[in-house]
This record gives sequence, structure tokens and C-alpha cells, in this order.
Amino acid sequence: MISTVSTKPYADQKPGTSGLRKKVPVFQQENYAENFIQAIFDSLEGFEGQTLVIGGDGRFYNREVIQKALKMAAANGFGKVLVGKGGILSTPAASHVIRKYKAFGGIVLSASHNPGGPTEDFGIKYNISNGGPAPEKITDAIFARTKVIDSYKIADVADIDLDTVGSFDLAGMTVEVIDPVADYADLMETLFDFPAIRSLIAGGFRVVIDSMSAVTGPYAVEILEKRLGAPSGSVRNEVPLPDFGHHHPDPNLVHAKELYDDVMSADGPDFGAASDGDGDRNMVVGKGMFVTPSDSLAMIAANATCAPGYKNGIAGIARSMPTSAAADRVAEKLGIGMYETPTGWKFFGNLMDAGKVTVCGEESFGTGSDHVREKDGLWAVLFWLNIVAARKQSVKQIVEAHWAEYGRNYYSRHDYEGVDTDNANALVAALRAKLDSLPGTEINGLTVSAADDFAYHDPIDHSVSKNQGIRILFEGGSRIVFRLSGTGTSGATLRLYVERYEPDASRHAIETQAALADLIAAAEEVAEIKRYTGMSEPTVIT
Ligand code: VG1
Ligand code: CO
Repeated sequence: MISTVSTKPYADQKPGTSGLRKKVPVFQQENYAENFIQAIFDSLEGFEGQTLVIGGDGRFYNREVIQKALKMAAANGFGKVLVGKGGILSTPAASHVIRKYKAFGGIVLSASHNPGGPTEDFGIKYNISNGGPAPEKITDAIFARTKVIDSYKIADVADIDLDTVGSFDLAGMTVEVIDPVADYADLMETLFDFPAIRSLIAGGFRVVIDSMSAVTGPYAVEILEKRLGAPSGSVRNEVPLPDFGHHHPDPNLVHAKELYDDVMSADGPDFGAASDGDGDRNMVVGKGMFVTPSDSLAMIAANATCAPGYKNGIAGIARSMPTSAAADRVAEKLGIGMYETPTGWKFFGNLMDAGKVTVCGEESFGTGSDHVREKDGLWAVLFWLNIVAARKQSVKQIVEAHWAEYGRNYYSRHDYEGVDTDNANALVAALRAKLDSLPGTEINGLTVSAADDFAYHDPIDHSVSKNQGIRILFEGGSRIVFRLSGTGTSGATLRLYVERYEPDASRHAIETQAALADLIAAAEEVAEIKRYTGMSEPTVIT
């Protein structure tokens, strides 16, 4: 009943910032998914008889790969698999299920914010027993294994019915099809003041969530409409579709513009939020005020004790290096630790496991805490609703009061997508070559105080991750950062991150791009972005 199938390695199975992401037709090549899944299992030890969690964001090819993964888990000796009904588990829900049921690990099928469909993106990621993305040590081992793999094991049995909750036998392994929402919704209820949010909404505060036809629909309907009493229809695009209804499920000012415009309109809702494909990102918009992800981290940290789950305060904060330093000022004031990590949630796990940090965030619309080991979109939305309910102030009032107290970190990211890979690498190489000569010089009238290629020394396991982004710091605390995306599936994406700190409250209402104009010009001067990319402007500005 168990077959060992011969296979040939593929050369391109290197996991990026968050797992292996490729176009669906790449994944559909013979044994492509099987090779990667077997390479995961081959890189792990001691899972015989243990539990594995499997789920995905519902995108095209999700069900097929789940059936393969179930049969391979059985053949490789797992004792039990917990799988979300319909093959659905949001990334934060998968993290919670791994932790709650003390699973050995989990396979999360998602390409997150990348579009889905027969010619779009798919992805596979492995999470370890703490519920978080596998650290580099493991992803490196998986990649090494993919390069030499010559066979995989699979059970020759019929597909499992993924649409019925219950327990099934698969070649001697138990498969439990679970409700993907209940455990997660229960967890949220332990962290936030649901009665206070319920009365805020009952009092006429209008909340809209756009699930972008991706995984958060069922979660948002259960929590916002059923448990918090928001009127039916408050969750838009709530049915997860294999192609996300042609939405680009990336919650930002470009792809969630309709929601943004609605909240900003005179008779629109008071609060709007959106999530990405797999539910780990969030966008928060209050009436008259978009909250940048970097600010959101700082403001959640500053107001954490409003929420029952955090009433005793937070242990520390971590942010990815390109994320603005707004949270640093909060940590300083609270007298707690502040950690700066490379891009990607996998670097936060050690800090959370060691109890050093409670909340973490990235500029890419990701915020979360140690309740799971992934960023968590709906968690951030509920945190904001809890803060609004507790402070009895609008999002706009809360944000402006925060800036008045701490100063404002103007912040923006410019993405240049679909750049020729060689050209993108050449741009980075040219920058790297001149880093040592930059300090003390002026770029567009701004004096460089330091320039380096960020390297991270993990304080817990002492691993070192180099080449994590080029940063040029200017006198006065402004900075520009350059790095190449590790989640794309075609060509290269150059990301330019721009930040200016402005302590003066009378200068807190400047339009962001205008406030950053001299830094943006400096970035062009030092990196020659137009010449290398052949683009006159970014494809996405957030
Ligand atoms: C991007 C973001 C990063 C995030 C990663 C995964 O990575 O910049 O902050 O952790 O996506 O998020 P990159 O390498 O493309 O810059 V998700 O929601 O796609 O799992
Ligand atoms: Co995501």
C-alpha cells in the first residue's frame, strides 16, 4: 500500500522569505510538490507517530497538494494529521492549531499576498512545533535535500473527503478534518474585550472587513458578525475562491483601494480593515486616517494594556529592520527590550519563545504577538477595535495623540516589480561596493552618518544571517533601505524603504511622499534606480 517512487531533483526549490513560491504550472510538473514535501520530511527527525497539521489559503491547487501531502505523511510514518475542512487554515490559525494540539509541525500551503489561479502563484511552507516558520537552519537543509532527492514515499489510497468534519483512516494514519475557525475564534475571545467591542458596534460604530475573496472570510464572519454582532454584510468578499475572484489579495492602498475610498467617504464606515491571501497581513483604516503598518506596531504596543490578554504589559517589541523606528520610541518609554531582525517572520520565533518579546511587526502590513508564531491579520484588527472601544476615541484621534507624544515617523515603501534579475543584482552590487565610502559624504544635500549591509546575530541561538538589506542612515535619523524581495515568482522586485523622523507636531500633517521627497531623490542619486530598472517610477507605493 506504500510506494517508493523514483524521482529526479529540481534545481529551483530554494525557500525564500516565507517558504517555496512558484507559479502553479511549475508546481504541476511531475513530482515537483512531492519532491519538496519529501525533502521537508527528510530534513526532520523524530516525527514517527506524531501529529502534523496541514492547511492552506484555499487557492488553486490547494486541494490537490493537500491530498498528496496526506498520503505522503502516512507513508513517512506520521501518526495523525489535523487538516482544516475544505483544506482551509489561515496561516495564524495553522500556527495556533500546531501549538494547541502540540503537533510536531505543520505544512502551510500558501503564496500569501500573491495572486492565485491556474497561471498564478502557489506555495509550500513548513512550520515547526512552536507554530512558527522553520528557521533558516531547517530551510537550508530542505533546500540541500531537494538537490539530491531520488525518491519519495506515498500511500496508494483514495483521496480523503476534505469537506466533512470527522476522523478518517488513511493507510493506518488518522486524519482528523477539523473546523478551521473555531479554535482560532476562541483564542481571540481570550485576548480581547469582546463585550466592549460588541457594545461599540451596537452603539453604531460601523466596521467593514474586506477579505478579498481569500482565507479570512469564514474567520471574519464568525468573529465580527456572529460573535461581535456586526450586521450581516460587514464582511465583504467573504467567500474564499481559488483565484481570489481575480483580486490581488494584498491589503494595501493599491489593492484595497475600494475599501480605503469607502472609509474615507463622508458617509462611509468608521473603520475598515483588509487581510491578505492567507490571513496573516492586515490593513487598518479609520475614518480620515490610514494607519501605516509601522505605526500600527508602535500604537498597539503603546496601548497594549487596553486588551485583557495583555493587561500586565508586554515583555518587549521586535520589528524587521526596514520597519520604521516608531516602535523603538515606545519601547524606550516603557523601558522594555527592542529587537531589530531581518525581514520575515521566521526571525521572531526565537525571541518570542525566549520570552523576550510579546509583540512583533513588519512594515509589510504584518503585526502579531506571542499568542501564535505567525503574524496575524484579524488579531491586529481586533486589537485596534479593542483600543478604540477602551479609549473611546476614533482611530484618527488615537494616531494623532500618539504622534504628538512620540513624534511621527514618516514612512513609505516603493516597489519596482518585474525587474530583470541581473539588473537588480547589479544595482545591489554597485551599492554594496560603495558602502564604505559613503559615511561623511552628502547625497542630495543629506549627510550620511552610516551605511552597511544589515547582518543579524540571533541573541538566542547565535546564528548569523548576512546580506539582509542595504541601509544608508543620514544625520538626524532619516534613512533609506534597499533590498530584493524573497517572495516573488517572476523576475526581481526591488524594495526601497524610506523613513524620516519628525518630532515637531506642527509638521505632522504633511503628505507622506512630499515629506520624504528629498530622501526619495537621494535614493535615486545613490542607486540609479531608473537606469538599472528601466522604470521611471515604482510599480507600487505603500
Ligand atoms: C515580504 C515582506 C515581508 C514578509 C513576507 C512574507 O517579503 O516584505 O515583510 O514577511 O513578504 O509575508 P519580501 O521578501 O518579498 O520582501 V506573506 O504575508 O507573503 O507570508
Ligand atoms: Co500572508
